[in-house]
Amino acid sequence: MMDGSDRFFRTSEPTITRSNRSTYRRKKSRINRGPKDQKRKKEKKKDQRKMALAKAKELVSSNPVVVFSKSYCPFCVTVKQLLTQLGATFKAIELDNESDGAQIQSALAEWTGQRTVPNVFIGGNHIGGCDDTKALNKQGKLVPLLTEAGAIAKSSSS
Ligand SMILES: N[C@@H](CCC(=O)N[C@@H](CS)C(=O)NCC(=O)O)C(=O)O
Repeated sequence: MMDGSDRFFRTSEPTITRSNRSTYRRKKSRINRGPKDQKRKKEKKKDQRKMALAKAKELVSSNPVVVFSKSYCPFCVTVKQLLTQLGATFKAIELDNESDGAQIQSALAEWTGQRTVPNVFIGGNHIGGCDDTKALNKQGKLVPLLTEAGAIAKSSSS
């Protein structure tokens, strides 16, 4: 006879219905985050950053000028406008539009010590951000660097 005491004992695994399935999955994934899982995730992140660093280095070595940028960043807009005004060709990588943009940004921070964008490279050398690029221009050093790198055509008179 049912006296109500059996209400507190579960005789089998709870039934997973359509309504509680996603909650169950979420809980299960949280439970699985043991030390092994965390180590695997850390290694995956490290691998992704390694790949991103290789990609950034390849871009820098195969283009006269590279601007790692974000499409909405006003400092990036300024640098790109300055380069355009000087008649320089450059490759802009809009990190916010790249699937591995965050990894590239972290890799650049590791490589150059600079985490902010724009992150400018000329002739394979790290230049810096917007302020650094503008300062070089003010000192009259930017155009020679761009010319030497092949981003501005050498004038025939010189
Ligand atoms: N003084 C820096 C300013 C650059 C800066 O603050 N950039 C912002 C974007 S507008 C940035 O990188 N923020 C961090 C981020 O987007 O991760 C320069 O001259 O380049």
